[in-house]
Amino acid sequence: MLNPLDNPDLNPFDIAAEAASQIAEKTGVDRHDLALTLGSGWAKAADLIGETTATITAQDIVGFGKPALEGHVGTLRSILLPNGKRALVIGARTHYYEGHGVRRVVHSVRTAAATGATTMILTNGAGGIKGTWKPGTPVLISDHINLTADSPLEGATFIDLTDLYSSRLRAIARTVDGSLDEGVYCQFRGPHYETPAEVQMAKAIGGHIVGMSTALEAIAARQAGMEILGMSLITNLAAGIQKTPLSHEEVIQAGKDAEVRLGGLLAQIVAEL
Ligand code: 8IG
Repeated sequence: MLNPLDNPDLNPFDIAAEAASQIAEKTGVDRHDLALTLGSGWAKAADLIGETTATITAQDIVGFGKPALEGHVGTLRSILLPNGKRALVIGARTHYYEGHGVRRVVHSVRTAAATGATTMILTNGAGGIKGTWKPGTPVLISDHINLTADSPLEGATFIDLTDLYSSRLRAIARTVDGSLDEGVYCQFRGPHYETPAEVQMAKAIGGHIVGMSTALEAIAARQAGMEILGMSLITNLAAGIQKTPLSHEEVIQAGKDAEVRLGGLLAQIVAEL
């Protein structure tokens, strides 16, 4: 089946609006207040933040494709938080490295905005450059460096990215866990991990976290007017920072080990929003 996002004559915001009305129809929830994208290691959080009132297969919603990766669940869930707010949990991320173009990458974020969400919580599993971070450490994203040489913005669309990762939301996260460190997220294209030399470059230009997902999504979320909280689970130290080679299995395992703590953290953070 053709994805309408691949048709350059169609407007991606119209498709996101259509996706949002399909979500409203299938969940019975007219409006969501916030949205969360759960990356590697963060999936369990959905069970801990509130009561799931509806689960949808993402592929049944216009514009969403098949999940490409183990450890990623292709569902959208509507969750009723204890404070009465509604959260849309996106367990279906399309990565830039899949090569389907940036419209597909940011469709879930645009759809979240179209459901009414004004807060976007973006989580991921990532590599850490700071040697003090152990695998399994959650960190706040303070800013990013987009090394994909691409953008979700089309045409002459100029969007300010000052305070992209809301200092207000980071402060709220720190009231929940005062030990949360923060760092600058460098998005590489992937899907290969970096060479040690590339990690040294990322460090030299001011990066602390290396990943493959969140920067492009954050730009789209800001364009849509949402306030953004970004969090990385450091599942591995970046190449050359750790002595042993990187493995996807290690990444999945570090995620599993940290799941419960991350879930509790997110549950407490969303309760404060
Ligand atoms: I999980 O070390 C995870 N995702 N670019 N580098 C990049 N992405 C990652 C890494 C990493 N670990």
